[in-house]
Amino acid sequence: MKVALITGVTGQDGSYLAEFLLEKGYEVHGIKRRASSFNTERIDHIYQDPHTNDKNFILHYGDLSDSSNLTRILKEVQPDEVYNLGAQSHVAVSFESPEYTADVDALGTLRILEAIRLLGLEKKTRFYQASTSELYGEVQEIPQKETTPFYPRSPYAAAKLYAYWITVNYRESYGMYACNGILFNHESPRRGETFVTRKITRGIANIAYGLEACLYLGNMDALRDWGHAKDYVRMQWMMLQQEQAEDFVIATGKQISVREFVRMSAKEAGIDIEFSGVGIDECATVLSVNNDLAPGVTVGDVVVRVDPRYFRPAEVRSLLGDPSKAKAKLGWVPEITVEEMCAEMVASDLDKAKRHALLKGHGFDISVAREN
Ligand code: NDP
Ligand code: GDR
Repeated sequence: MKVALITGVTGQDGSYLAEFLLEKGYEVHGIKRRASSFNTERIDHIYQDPHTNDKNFILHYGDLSDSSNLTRILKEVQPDEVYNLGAQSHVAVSFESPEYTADVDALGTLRILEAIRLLGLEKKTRFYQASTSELYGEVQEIPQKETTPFYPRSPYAAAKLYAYWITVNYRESYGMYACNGILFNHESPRRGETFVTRKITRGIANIAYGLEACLYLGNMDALRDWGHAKDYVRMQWMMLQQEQAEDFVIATGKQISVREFVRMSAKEAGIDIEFSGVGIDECATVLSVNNDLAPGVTVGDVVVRVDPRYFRPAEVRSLLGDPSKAKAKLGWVPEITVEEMCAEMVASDLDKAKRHALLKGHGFDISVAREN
């Protein structure tokens, strides 16, 4: 039985990857952070009672800022494969906490690689680094592929740039099987609520049920190459099953704007909208609505506005990946389109909003407001 260790197992990708590896018959270990309240919602459905025998999904408390902790876990687990998915992964937040982001995202990667080496596991343990299309930042070539020069535009991207190169360096210096997946944005119903796609699908669903009046967004001109997390974790595993470690771009090869994703999400919820105005005065007004799907919406409602608070000090305007190498060498192609993914996310958030609305209708005090 192969043994895998996942950092960031409580995150979007960690949860899908843990499911995927368990289905493949792996013994899966995950690192979770201590928090003052439960933070395992995304993996609760695969949780195994620690009091039972024959467990194949085991959680360890840990943190990427703590090398002694990481070394102890690696020594105990002796993994065949390490997937380093843990990170302060929010680009906008990285401008507010740049040092913490560098510590966890850059040095955290070094801590794991160095622990593997010091424990003498460099010939046994294969290492996957969650690299990112944010490395391309101010893009130098369209579309972006493995050879496109990097130009990071945030503390997050700069930290991930270090992590990218230290992974390459340990591969070249110590002959470790260590590789980077340069993943473009990928989403799902499990996406964190403050990333733009989920913020949109959740916001639209709450508006549909009258739980919120308006969704406030930043730069709606931003263009992204959005895929589904399920497709992308499959590729993370494939990258560790090759003879030689190599880096791959994982993307769909198609891009749409944030504005288009809003329109698509609203349509899924039975709401037709029209955008008007420019810059910070841009807004979206309801043209027609199917009140069976969106009982809380009226024609003429203004449901989306711009809030400059969500602008970033430096923006990544456009990303479009070229996944040809992954297709040619690994036979990987994305199976879920952005339209299908959007429909799944909206359906999931409508379901949640409907439940909230029902509770509210029966006198329970439900607040859906959140700082985004
Ligand atoms: P999430 O933000 O959903 O998950 C991040 C995970 O990292 C969570 O489990 C989080 O724990 C954990 N984490 C945060 N800080 C620490 C720390 N100090 N020590 C240990 N663990 C920590 O991210 P995704 O699942 O979306 O992404 C996975 C990885 O892939 C990340 O590294 C991200 O930067 C990268 N990436 C993501 C892309 C995407 O579009 N999703 C694209 C390209 C790269 P907790 O639950 O406690 O917060
Ligand atoms: P990104 O994802 O920065 O690409 O990083 P995010 O969804 O946060 O932003 C995408 C684009 O949408 C614009 N935007 C907004 N973004 C947020 N979060 N909130 C808003 O209100 C809003 N309005 C407009 C942003 O400016 C941006 O241009 C994600 C993360 O998962 C990273 O960890 C990962 O490395 C990259 O994707 C690839």
